[in-house]
This record gives sequence, C-alpha cells and structure tokens, in this order.
Amino acid sequence: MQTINIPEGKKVYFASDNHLGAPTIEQSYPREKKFVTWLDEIKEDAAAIFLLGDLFDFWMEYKTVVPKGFTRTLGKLAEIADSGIPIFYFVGNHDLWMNGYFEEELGIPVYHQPQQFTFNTTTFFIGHGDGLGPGDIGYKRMKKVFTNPFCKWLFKWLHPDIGVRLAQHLSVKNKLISGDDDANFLGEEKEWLVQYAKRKLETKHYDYFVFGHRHLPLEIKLNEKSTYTNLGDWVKYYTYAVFNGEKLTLKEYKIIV
Ligand SMILES: [Mn+2]
Repeated sequence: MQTINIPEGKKVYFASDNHLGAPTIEQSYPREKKFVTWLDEIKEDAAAIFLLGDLFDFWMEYKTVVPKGFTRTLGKLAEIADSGIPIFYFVGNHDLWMNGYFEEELGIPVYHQPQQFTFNTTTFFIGHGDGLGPGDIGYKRMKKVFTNPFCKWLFKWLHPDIGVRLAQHLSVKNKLISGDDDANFLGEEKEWLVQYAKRKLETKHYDYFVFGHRHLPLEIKLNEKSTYTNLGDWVKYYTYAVFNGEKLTLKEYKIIV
C-alpha cells in the first residue's frame, strides 16, 4: 500500500490501452501524437500519472534491445518523470514482458500485479484488469504460456526481426491470444471486473477500483461508497480518469491533433 499526498489544486491522472504500434506504427502515429499532447497538458497540474497497461500493442525486452518506435511517448514520459512527477506503470496483457527498461531508463516503476494506493485519504485498487475474476478463460490459458519461463526463453532466442514481427502479427490478428474480446458491455452481472471488485469488497473497503483492459469507458457504482471505473482506451474513446483529491471523474480528451 502506497500513500501519495495530493497538494491543493493538483490531480492524479489515469489512462490505459493506447496499443501503440497497432495495426501499424504509421497508423497508430496520430493516436500517439494525441496522447503526447495530452501528457504535455496534464503535466501542469499532475501530482502523479498512472498508466494502466497496453501502452504498446507489443513490447518485448531483450537484454540489450527494445522494439523500435514510440520515441515521442518515451521522450515525453522521460521528461515528465525527470521533472519530478511520479509515473506508475502497470503492465497489460500486450506488454507484460517488461523487464527493467522503464525502471532504468525512465525511472518509472512497473507493476505486474494490481496494487492498493491511498491518495490523501481515498483508497484505490488499481491494475490493468486482465485475467481477474471469473471469465476471460481463453486469455487465462494463453497467459500461462506467455509467462512460462521456458516459453519466454525460447522466444528470446528467435531473432528480434522474426520474433517481434510474429508477435505483432498474432497480436493484431488473433483475439484469443491478445485477450481482446469485442468491447461490448456485458451487463453488470457478466462484467467480470465488476464481479471481481464486488468480491474484493467483501473483505476490504476501497473507494475506487480503476482498471483498463475492457476498452470500454465505464463508471459503475458497486455499493454506496465504492465505484468501479474502467478507463476505456486511446484507440476509439480517448478517455482518461482524473482524481482531484476528492472525486474520480472519467473524461474524454477531445482535442483534435
Ligand atoms: Mn488492451
């Protein structure tokens, strides 16, 4: 559990699921430009920035090599982190092979599991949201392969030009592997992150649950005091959440870049 004090007038920002590089680097470039413009804007009053996964449609770190591209995003994150604004990264199912680069190069801590945070006195449960709760079964099966040490070792020995291209192809083409079901609201009873959050609340209170992964902007009251917010995405919705020290609000970034 980490506690962050939010000074008067400052805010905490949340965004997820940019899927940079998909379907191609060129085609995702306008989305990247918009995201970097947003980062540039929020740094003015950000007390902290949370990126909740799938920033990249595919990310792989070899010992001395990372994928090409995303220079403006990485540069902007470096600039903001260097200015003293803490940035927190939670891996998504598309970029779970992060292995030290963000920490060493950008000074950004990377989490592979959901975490609890307290901002002033408000409690948050934060994560990407993949594989939590009931359902998402095809993806859970694939995640076992993705995180298997032997599979990771095998993949690493493919030449990056082959390995990265193969992974990009699979990521864009295969929804079972990427774990992205069609993003339609299933109804509260079937939304597994709602079920997951409700179960969590049985043992401990949180004011807010914030996840990505669904690619659907959602704000769902779980009970009188708790809310589940899904951040939507930066592919279709360009949505983000902002906490002003009292309340979390879901917003749309409307600027046309
Ligand atoms: Mn995603």
